[in-house]
Amino acid sequence: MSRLVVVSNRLADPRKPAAGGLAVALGDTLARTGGLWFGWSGTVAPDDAAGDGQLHVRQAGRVTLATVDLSAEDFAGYYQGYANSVLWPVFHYRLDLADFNAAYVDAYRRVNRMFAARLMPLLRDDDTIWVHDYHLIPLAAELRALGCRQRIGFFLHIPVPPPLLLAALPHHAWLMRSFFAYDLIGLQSQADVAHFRRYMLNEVGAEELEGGRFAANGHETRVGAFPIGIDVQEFERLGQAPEAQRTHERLLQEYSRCQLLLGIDRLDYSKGIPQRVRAFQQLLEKYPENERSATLIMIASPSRDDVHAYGDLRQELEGLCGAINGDFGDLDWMPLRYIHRVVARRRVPGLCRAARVGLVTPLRDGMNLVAKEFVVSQDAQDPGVLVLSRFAGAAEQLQEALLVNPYDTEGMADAIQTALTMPLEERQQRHARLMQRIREHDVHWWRRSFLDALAAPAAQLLPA
Ligand code: ADQ
Repeated sequence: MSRLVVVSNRLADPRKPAAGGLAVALGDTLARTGGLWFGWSGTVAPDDAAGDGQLHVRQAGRVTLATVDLSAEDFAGYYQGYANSVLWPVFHYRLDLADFNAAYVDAYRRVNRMFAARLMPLLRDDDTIWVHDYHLIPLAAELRALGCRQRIGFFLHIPVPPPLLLAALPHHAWLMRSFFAYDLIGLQSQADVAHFRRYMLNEVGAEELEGGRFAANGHETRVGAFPIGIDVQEFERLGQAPEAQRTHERLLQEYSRCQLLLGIDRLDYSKGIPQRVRAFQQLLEKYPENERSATLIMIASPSRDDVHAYGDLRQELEGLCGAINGDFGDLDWMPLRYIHRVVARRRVPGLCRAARVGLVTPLRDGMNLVAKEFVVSQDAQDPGVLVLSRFAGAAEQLQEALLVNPYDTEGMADAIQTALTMPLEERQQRHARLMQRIREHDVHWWRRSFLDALAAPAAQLLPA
């Protein structure tokens, strides 16, 4: 069997649970199969010349972790710059937040080239390489330029915007053509595949072949939707462990007279957090019976504090939360509890189970794993209700959630009210259907279906 080589910007120790969708999913995958995980060490070398590209290799169980340092200039240009101030906003439809600084794309190319040069000597002939996410789109092209002939797959964890939005990106033609160096490209949803396809046909002039294949300039690649899942069994085990149970019981005690609403996110403008708070405010105004009985707990972990747009978001949110508590709260009831921290992963299932309503309302999201974690955490006999943005990739699979448009404040407030008052039988039915789909398409299904498609002969049809 060929060895699996995973390449991603950041690594997590596969034996330790971590916050962050990608780290969790990949840690599970590699711990199971063994292999090599390559990426940035997380270290920014103070002295450019000394630190740039230094390789560190260590063993963690069955997984070899190989990492490289970045110089301060490359960290600023590649990571904070092109990846998080250009690609992240553009791929989340936020041209207004993109910072098209010409130096960023140079750093992005330089780091991808350096990654390829450091990875190349570590590769074996029969390796299968799986590259992850927007930080590393041109990596395969750089590897091919160095003579790499192994199979290389790519999975994009974030959404693909419509072609004309992509076309606003300076250098989009270069970036998107570099996808042709991959044997297989995995996207989260059918909507993403449709956008990608239209871009390839309209902007690249690619020829569409059967089986999700595209050809241009003598190169061919395949594209398909492989919606990422969670490790359902592991999450269920976590939910039965003492820490989750204690969290659950403590919350039930503390909020014995309240129905809890819960949001858990990284503090990111794509997650629709201010929109959610406004909808909650509207709920209290339009349905005053919820005063003193509905409490929203919002846990938003710090993220990319050093990128400008994130500081603005934090300020906006603090203002909004303060205003709601000031306007609606009194001595023995605070409508909203906003926590700007990571909660330990082992407490997440207990938190989710204590909530009657899970609010997952991103403006755009590749998938959103919290939506799936919320459903799996529920007590099947008395389950809470998932209110889910139709703009999360997860909405394609989780049709029995209450789907909302996060830009429609009143519509969202109405959906929350529907969730709070939903009869038990309907909650049970919706939950059972959601569970079935989440179980069938768990993280192991995701890994298997992507790697099987990567190993299959090019002409083989992809799953619809
Ligand atoms: P993320 O944008 O990080 O991932 P998401 O899918 O929601 O988002 O995954 C977050 C993970 O981190 C979940 O396991 C969640 O429990 C945990 N988490 C988030 N906030 C937390 C907090 N405050 N405290 C503790 N834990 C927290 C990217 C894409 C997503 C895609 C994933 C996986 O943006 O669209 O679903 O990759 O492909």
